[in-house]
Amino acid sequence: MNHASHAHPLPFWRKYIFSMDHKVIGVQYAVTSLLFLFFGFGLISLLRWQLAFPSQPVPFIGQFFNDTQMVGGIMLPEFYNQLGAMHGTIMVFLGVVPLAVGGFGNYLVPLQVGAPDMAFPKLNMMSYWVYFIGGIVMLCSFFVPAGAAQSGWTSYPPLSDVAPLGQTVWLIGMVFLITSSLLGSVNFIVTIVQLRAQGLTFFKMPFFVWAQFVTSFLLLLAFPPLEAASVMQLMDRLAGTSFFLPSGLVVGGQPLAHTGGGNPLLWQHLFWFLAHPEVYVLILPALGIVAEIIANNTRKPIYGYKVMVFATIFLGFMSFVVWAHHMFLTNMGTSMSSFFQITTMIISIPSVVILTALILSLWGGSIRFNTPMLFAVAFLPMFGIGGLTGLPLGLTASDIHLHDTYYVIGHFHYVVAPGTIFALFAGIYFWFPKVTGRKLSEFLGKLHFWPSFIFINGIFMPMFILGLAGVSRRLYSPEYAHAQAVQPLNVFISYCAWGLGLAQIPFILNFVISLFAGKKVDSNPWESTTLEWQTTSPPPHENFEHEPVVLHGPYEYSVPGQKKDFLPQNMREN
Ligand code: HEM
Ligand SMILES: [Cu+2]
Repeated sequence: MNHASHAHPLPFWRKYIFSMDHKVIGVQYAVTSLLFLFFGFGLISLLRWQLAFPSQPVPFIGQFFNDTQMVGGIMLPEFYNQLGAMHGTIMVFLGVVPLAVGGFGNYLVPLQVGAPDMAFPKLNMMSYWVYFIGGIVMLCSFFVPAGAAQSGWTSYPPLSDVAPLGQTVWLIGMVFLITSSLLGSVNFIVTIVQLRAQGLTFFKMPFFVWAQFVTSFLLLLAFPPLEAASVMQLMDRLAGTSFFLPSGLVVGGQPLAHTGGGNPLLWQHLFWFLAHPEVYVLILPALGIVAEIIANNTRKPIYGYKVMVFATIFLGFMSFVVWAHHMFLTNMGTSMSSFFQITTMIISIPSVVILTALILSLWGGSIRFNTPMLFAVAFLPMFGIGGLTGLPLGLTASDIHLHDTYYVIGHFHYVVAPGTIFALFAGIYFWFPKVTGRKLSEFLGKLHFWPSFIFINGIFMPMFILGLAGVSRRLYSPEYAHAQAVQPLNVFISYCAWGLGLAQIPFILNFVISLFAGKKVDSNPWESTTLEWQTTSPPPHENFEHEPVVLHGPYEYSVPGQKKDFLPQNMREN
């Protein structure tokens, strides 16, 4: 790396631990969030034992749990609920968002806009460390009396208001995580508005940057209500207020003192006002990643770039007026439910536009099926299944039946797991060479892709059937009569989940081995057009030797009359 610009080289801890370089912070985010993703996956793999083999002792590892968690290796319902709630929380707030925005966004946005760093490097560093503390707080919650939060990732009161201590710790953790996201999003917005290189107009920005731009507005505008709501729930629990507690609440046969006048639905509104836009926070960066990889590997411009940008902006606005489609069953009345049904149908249009544009982008390309492209292409239909299965949930007539069943779990996982997670893997394979100067092994990559692809569909496809059969989500015991007929599917799903876990071994091996022994690459191994590839791998401190001047749009592939089939954004015609 080129540190000549520094008179005094920074000590190790300033360079790699409390670093203000967006690239180091991006890597810190990415590594931490990957660890959380694996941990969150571990929790659900454990939970899957109980669903496949209800009330049988968990083999081998069962003995390591204390007796508030398992008795004789048999999982207790309270612990089951902790696993479910913490899985959801960790995957969303500690895994996917920090990886997609904190990791990919941090590393790539300044490079792709041709900036030396983020606009506020100190704020950037703080954002990571506040996230880190939030993560530690969440992890510690497993060790407090009665264990971690167990009221679902949605934390609905009154249940959550009267739940054991773990819920308090969860709320404190959330306040840290939300604060971290707010610090980050301001930084992204200012960086993209202010630090674009000369010539990089808004419509020359790679789609990935647009996706991060809109995502940042969503985080910035949607999170504050949940931060306020979390503090209110904390006060309900600690200070005797009653924001969310209705009058006359009876808990365990005892009327609850200090309560009354509050409204549990208020929490649901505040929560979903965040959590619907949050869904787009999970998927927009994923769409951005997929767009970059598809353009690069079809060797042609993505189809309908401008339409995709406008669709993304429209989607950003609409995502603030659909939240109550999660609450159709709260007796909101027909006018309100009509409003939210209509907005929900409308918001599906821009998503379809973006997905269609990406699929059409494949048309007529001479496609390179390398590992990043496999993950990106597999993303398209699976994300499509996720989106389409959402429509019946957005219409009250069908949602009455499907609400809170495994159909919902199937639906949103198709969006975030076979969808987003696959896109994130695509991104890791694609940008690993930029970050490390070495390539991941293609062989191990394919060994990772194919089993993952099969198992992940094996997990989530049968969930639609479970849901249609009426099996409810967050169900500890699948031993009810109506669930018996479909119980073999639960066993099948669990085996697929454990298989998916094993399928990650090639990835972990690949990641570690390639760090040290991967094939060395030059600055632009995929022959790409965007700016991050026009500097060394890894880029030097402050990113570019000379500030780049942008001359072209982001996807100038196969331009007629050019010697090579790609024209970098900052290069004169060759
Ligand atoms: C790929 C492996 C994954 C598997 C096998 C899996 C499996 C499951 C299952 C079985 C449940 C229902 C548990 C219950 O009965 O309460 C669940 C819930 C959930 N999952 Fe996943 N999941 C995976 C990945 C993800 C990802 C990537 C995300 C988010 C980005 C996610 C977010 C959630 C959320 C929010 C819930 C709801 C928790 C709640 O009900 O409070 N999951 N998952
Ligand atoms: Cu929603």
